Amino acid sequence: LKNLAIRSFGQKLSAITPRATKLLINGQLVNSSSGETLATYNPATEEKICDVQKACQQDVENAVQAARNAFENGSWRRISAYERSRYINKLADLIEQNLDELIILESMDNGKPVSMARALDFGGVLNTFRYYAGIADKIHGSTIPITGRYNCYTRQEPVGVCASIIPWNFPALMLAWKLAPALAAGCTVVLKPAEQTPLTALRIGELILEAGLPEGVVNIVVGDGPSVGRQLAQHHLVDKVAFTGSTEVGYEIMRSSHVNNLKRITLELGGKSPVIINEDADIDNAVAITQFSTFGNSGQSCVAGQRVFVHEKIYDEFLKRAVQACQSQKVGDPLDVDTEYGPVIDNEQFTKIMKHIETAQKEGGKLLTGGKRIGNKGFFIEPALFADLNDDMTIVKEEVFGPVQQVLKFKTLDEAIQRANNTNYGLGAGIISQDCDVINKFIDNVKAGSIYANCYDANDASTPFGGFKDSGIGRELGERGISQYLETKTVIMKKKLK
Ligand code: TXE
Repeated sequence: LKNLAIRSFGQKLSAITPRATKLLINGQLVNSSSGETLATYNPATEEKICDVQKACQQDVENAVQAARNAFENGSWRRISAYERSRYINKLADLIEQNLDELIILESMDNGKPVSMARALDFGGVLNTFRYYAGIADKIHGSTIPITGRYNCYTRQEPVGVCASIIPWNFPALMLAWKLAPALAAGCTVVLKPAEQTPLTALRIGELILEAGLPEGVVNIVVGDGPSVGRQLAQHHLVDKVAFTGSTEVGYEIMRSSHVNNLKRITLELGGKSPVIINEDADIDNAVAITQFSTFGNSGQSCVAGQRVFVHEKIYDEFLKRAVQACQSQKVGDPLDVDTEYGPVIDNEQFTKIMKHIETAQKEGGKLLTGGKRIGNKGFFIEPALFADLNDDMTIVKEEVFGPVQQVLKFKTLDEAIQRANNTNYGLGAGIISQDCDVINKFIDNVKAGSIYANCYDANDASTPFGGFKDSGIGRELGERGISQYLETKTVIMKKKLK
């Protein structure tokens, strides 16, 4: 992360007062019709940042209706693809012009370091919007030579109204992953940010207005999952739900989205991703990669590679160097440009992570370093490293979603691969080795949506991302990602003349 850090700001940024706090419904910034608000807090200070408007049932109804109208009146899907592309690029330009403000908002709302928000989150936001702006005019079907005197071809049409429900760990990036392909495909959207982190979505809502998108094409409603999220998932006027969040809620969305109609769904859920370090690996490189795979975003990443399998021949040396690396991480004020890791998102996640650390110790795991709270304000946790673990321990089986590495010892590659697959999840998997045969065997046998060899989480806007097994359904990003926002229409036309 250090290499990606930005220095252009000076050493420390100042907090700002958010200006965008209203819902976006039908091209207007509006207050909640119930008058209710929702407070958002800074996880680094535990202080309230501001109140934002909280959508009630009527607001969600209005937002869905606006998206439906915008879809049916053709103001978005019927304009030329070049024009849609121009709007999306305009939005990307406006985000870039307001980058410093957005990065500070993201850092305050989520706790992530500004250097990371700029390089990884907003780097990804801009690439995603621009990638899909580039795809909008390249969506087409095929001609099919069928039996008989017919002309047959397929058309790719937008799915319709999409509900995008996103989490708090990458608030703006997840917004871009959902919004960009939907808009490029010609869909209209009702987006619900996570209740913990609405600020960048609301500000981007203002930029959507400034970019001039037709009314109702994008609507943003803030609220909690069981009310606003569920209402969207169940709504009969919504054609598709795109969700990123917990596997538990993924199952719930699977059920509720099929109550009133058969919505298309994409689910990007939890993980328990393995990283295997083969005996021939360069140990310093292996430590650097697994520090990033484990502690990136303070471990709050669905694809976090925290189950680290190390070959017995290099196990002790790896542990020694990994402990040193953990102890040299700079955890602290997210607004300081040198900070590498910030706090976790809130008290609920903090408590869950600390409970995992406690249970792992009770079950016999050896905590070699970290795992304690830092200070008494803000949800900061020292990067933690566990050894002497076995595959049946809770911390090795369940998603921790915090800064805790779990190091396991293995003897043979076959054994490591079998243990890597011993989970209901299948999002990411890493292999560190200089031997192509070892890497290829790993690629052939590991059940995961993304495989990283000698790197980790190096995704791009063009690379499909999603999970095997309980890590999800469908793929986001790349060409595969936009296909999830399209319906195929087959046209068969009788030819009369010979
Ligand atoms: O997630 P939720 P939470 C995992 C991680 C974390 C755990 C709990 O393990 O510790 O989930 O986090 C909305 N109908 N991930 O509770 O509840 C909710 O408002 C419709 C992994 O924050 O899944 C928010 O917008 N929507 C993950 C979004 O779902 C509902 C990222 C995610 O919240 C809903 C976050 C409902 N019934 C947590 N209930 C990843 N894959 O990256 C909630 N929501």
